[in-house]
Amino acid sequence: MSYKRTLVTCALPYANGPVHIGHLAGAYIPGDIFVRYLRMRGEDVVFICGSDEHGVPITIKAKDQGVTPQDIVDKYHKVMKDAFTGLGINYDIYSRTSSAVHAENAAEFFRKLYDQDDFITQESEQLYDEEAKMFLTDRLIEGTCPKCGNPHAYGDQCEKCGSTLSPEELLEPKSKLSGSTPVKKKTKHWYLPLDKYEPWLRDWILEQHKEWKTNVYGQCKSWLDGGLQPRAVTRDLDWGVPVPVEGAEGKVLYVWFDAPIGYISNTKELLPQSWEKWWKDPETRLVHFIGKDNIVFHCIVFPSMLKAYGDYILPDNVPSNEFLNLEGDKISTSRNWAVWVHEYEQEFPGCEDVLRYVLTANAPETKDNDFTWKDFQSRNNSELLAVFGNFVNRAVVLTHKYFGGKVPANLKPEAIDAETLAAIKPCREALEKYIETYHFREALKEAMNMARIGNKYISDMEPWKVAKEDMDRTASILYTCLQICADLAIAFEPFTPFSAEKLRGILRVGIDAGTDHRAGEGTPTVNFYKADEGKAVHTRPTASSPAPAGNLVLNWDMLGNAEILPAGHELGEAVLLFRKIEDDEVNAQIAKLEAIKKAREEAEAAKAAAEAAKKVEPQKAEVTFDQFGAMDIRTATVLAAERVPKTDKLLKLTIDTGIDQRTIVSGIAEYYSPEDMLGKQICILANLAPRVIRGIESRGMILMAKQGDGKMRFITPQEVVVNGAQIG
Ligand code: B3M
Ligand code: ZN
Repeated sequence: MSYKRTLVTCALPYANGPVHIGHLAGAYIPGDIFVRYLRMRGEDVVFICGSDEHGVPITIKAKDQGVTPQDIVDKYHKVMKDAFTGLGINYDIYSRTSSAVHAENAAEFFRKLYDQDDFITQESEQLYDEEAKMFLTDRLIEGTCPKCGNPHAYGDQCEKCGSTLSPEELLEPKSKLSGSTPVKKKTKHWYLPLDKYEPWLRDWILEQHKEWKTNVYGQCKSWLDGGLQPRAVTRDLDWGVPVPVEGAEGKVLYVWFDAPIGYISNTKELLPQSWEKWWKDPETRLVHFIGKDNIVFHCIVFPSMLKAYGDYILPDNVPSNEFLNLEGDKISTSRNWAVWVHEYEQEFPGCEDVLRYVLTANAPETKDNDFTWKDFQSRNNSELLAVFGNFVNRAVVLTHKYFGGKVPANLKPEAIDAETLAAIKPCREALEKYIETYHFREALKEAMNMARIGNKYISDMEPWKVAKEDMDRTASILYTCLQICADLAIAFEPFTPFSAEKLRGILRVGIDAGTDHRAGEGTPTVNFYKADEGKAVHTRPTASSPAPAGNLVLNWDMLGNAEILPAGHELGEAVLLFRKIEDDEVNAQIAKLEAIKKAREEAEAAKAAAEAAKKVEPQKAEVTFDQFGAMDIRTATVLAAERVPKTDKLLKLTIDTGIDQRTIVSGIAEYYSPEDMLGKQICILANLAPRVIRGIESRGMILMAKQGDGKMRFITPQEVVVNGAQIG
């Protein structure tokens, strides 16, 4: 089908934490590459994102920190917005689902489906916290796992034994909000009858969208084959968009109902008059970039909502990546196992493209993949720096050395030059094909192949040697190299825009990067980047002054053309495109992660030990009063204490029992030093039959309290009493 414009969305990230590299690799960098590419090809694109600011996790985080949910989302909205901008991911709008436009739009959307009778309602009994006056979602309920006895199992799962649970199965359930015991209470919710849309969805996805990426198609198929159930689209919560119908007091739209509507709201906020063209005209192509955990919502739930509403177009494609792991471990916000984008930007200023490059070159497109700092370093040093940067630098430096910084004339061409330049075209074609089918990793490889072609050519031709005897031939070699440099300044624009711009500064050329809609309803902004005095200057020409004067302006169509830079064109200074990433830098990052892992392991061990300590032995078999009375338990004071030589555990204690002074050997040296014991009043079993331990006769036993983890503490009277007082 043909289309006139493309609406690209990236998943709205939850505003309950910063963005990490997993998010970037999953959805944001691919989305940005796609948009930059389309714009360079002259397509009309709107690029939409924003923060997802509703949902239970945000309310829990606020509660934990003693602040309001609004405080949380305000904080992370800014952190995320800045992090995206820092990496050159420039949405036309980055708004928020807490905006007024969205509140109204989401409510209207619900209301329309409600008025059309598209929902079904169901009443069910759910657990309710009477103190917090709130219904509890599964994660807000904690109790003892009926399978393994873990006292901290959640309402939906026990993380210790992995069992799936329902809140009713938990023993002694407690609300995480107030600690009170939840009660059952009836509540009514609105459901989207996905089962009703199943036949249509099967046809639309499984028959009409066989071109979707295998992982996306496969996940949809397994959902559809499993049979769809009605899904609740309302929640009992006080944070979110209120359900706009009577009898729904205290309820809000379920976050997964309201968030995708956020794409529409944000478009509406950006283009209040013309947004409908982007969402309702069949000549608009809609593409959602998402992470794999969002597939069902974007391929099944949201399209069902749009279909039910009517008028809306449906996504043409939903490219989604698999997960990115970090140093072999699942990335996790709650476990702090992540590389945070805002931190990266602070720690590696000027290396924004390196992250973009590595996350694309190593993107989890077909399977989960691993980010390691060593790989990051080696991709920078041996690919970006050694191939791309090195090639450009050699070409430019030699041009300055031999030709006064001007593109030399092609004075003595040889077949190899034309063959080399001709090899760029197939790379461009492959690159285009890959981007258009959402295979960004492969597309980047093609861009890199262009750099490899240049780097191999300059190494093989050795212009620095040729220059000793044949300046005309040297001119042709460098002429050829500089054409490839110009190719790279175009081809890398979608992937590594900062370096591409730097390169254009060196080549003193601008680029036509297409139009965007950041000006809202105003005239679309034409993005010419012009070269000015050796620096790349980004201009946004107005209609009255269109292209930057006196500039050579590159565009996508030139890519792979034999001559882009004419002879005589003056170059700017040679500056390095990439710097080396040193061992120290990546080792510091690895050490940071190791410290996080260590702290986590220690905290887990401490938690496990605390649990073990609480474990109480079952009661022993009954004894008679006489049996108890036979034991002579009394108070005593330690007069002297020393370690029993060559043992770790034993102390030899001299005790005043009130009846006599005697020696007791006790296995407490692990817990008490001799100094600890000196002068302490304790309790002993005085009439235990004497035993010889390590050659010392021990008469009696010190009474100790022993915890589940084996730790022992002696028992001492609360108030000092005489020695020999009997206990019973
Ligand atoms: N906020 C989940 C996520 O950030 C969710 C996406 C919403 S997209 C409409 O992964
Ligand atoms: Zn369990």
